Amino acid sequence: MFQSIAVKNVRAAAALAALAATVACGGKTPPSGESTAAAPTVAAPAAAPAAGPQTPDPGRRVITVQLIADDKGSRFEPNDIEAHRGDVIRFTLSLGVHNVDFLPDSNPGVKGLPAPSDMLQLAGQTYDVKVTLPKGHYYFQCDPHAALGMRGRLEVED
Ligand SMILES: [Cu+2]
Repeated sequence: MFQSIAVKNVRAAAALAALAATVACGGKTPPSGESTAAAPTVAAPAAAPAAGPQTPDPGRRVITVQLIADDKGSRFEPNDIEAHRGDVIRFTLSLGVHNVDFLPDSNPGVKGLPAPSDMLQLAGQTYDVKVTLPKGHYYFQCDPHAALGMRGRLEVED
């Protein structure tokens, strides 16, 4: 008899303690705003290579170059580009499957060439190259169609 009551009391005490803990815990939970502010800051990625949409420098422009394959052949249009530093060249897929590659072999000794693009496969897909190269002439190509003449020249002005 005593034992039974004691057990019941222990259970009741445990239940109360659990309830008290829940209330205390609830009371300590900070408002969601505080909790967000306390979240650790995600470190900004290191200077990323040219990838994704780029923004021209103030006063500079976006130059669109189409990548095309049709009955006239595979080509960049235009294929002779004049740009200034700070411009963005927006290679835009029109027809076919192409890439953009400033091949080191075509630009011997040049440092800081843009990374080759992935294959562009969806019409309207773009690959932006921000012009950071010094004044000079540079050559690019579409790797699968270079032998068919899909090549271009970039002339950078100051
Ligand atoms: Cu091509």
